Amino acid sequence: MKLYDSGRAPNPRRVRWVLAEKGVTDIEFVDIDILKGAHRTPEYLALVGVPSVPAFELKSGDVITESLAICRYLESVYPEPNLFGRTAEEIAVIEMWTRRAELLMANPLMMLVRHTHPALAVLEKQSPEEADKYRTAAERSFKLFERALASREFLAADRITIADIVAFIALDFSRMAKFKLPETVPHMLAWAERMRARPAVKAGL
Ligand SMILES: N[C@@H](CCC(=O)N[C@@H](CS)C(=O)NCC(=O)O)C(=O)O
Repeated sequence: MKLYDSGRAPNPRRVRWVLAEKGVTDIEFVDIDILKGAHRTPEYLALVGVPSVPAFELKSGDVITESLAICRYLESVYPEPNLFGRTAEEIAVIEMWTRRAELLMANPLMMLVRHTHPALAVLEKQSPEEADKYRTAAERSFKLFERALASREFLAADRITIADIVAFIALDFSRMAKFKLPETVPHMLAWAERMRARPAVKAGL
């Protein structure tokens, strides 16, 4: 199987992180330099169908895109450790937090970086006003995450789940926009430290 990946891009990093949590190593990584437009070549588009990473090529030759769809595929093939839930209730709660992480934290923080980091000007028509809008939107969501993390170590369960991976990767990526969690969210700060201690981060993934 092959992962079409790209350096510091956050969405492919979700897949690399899930592979690391599950200890999967028999994957070929293909670097697609999105800053040089490698995701827009006719060859890539013919294979993948959309100009984005990640893409995951199965042994059958079929290609899956959308980072969370790829992570779900990996969960089915490599069920342990469980990242998406076991019982009906757990699955629903993890899905709820993953959606919140994606919509309320990851989307605004990723857009903040796209609108501020000079290297990303090739991908985005950058605007300081848009950057401010996304920064404010992300900060507004912190109350919700802080409240959840006051009573448990991870966002959706008593163990790491895909919701934590989605949220933390966005937060880590936002350092490229010099974004930092404020001191007013101590539980989020402690959670971020726990996430930084995970094997995926230690392995530089
Ligand atoms: N919803 C997609 C988003 C994929 C995406 O936007 N990937 C970014 C890299 S993190 C990309 O390929 N950007 C290329 C571009 O904006 O031209 C997913 O989760 O896989």
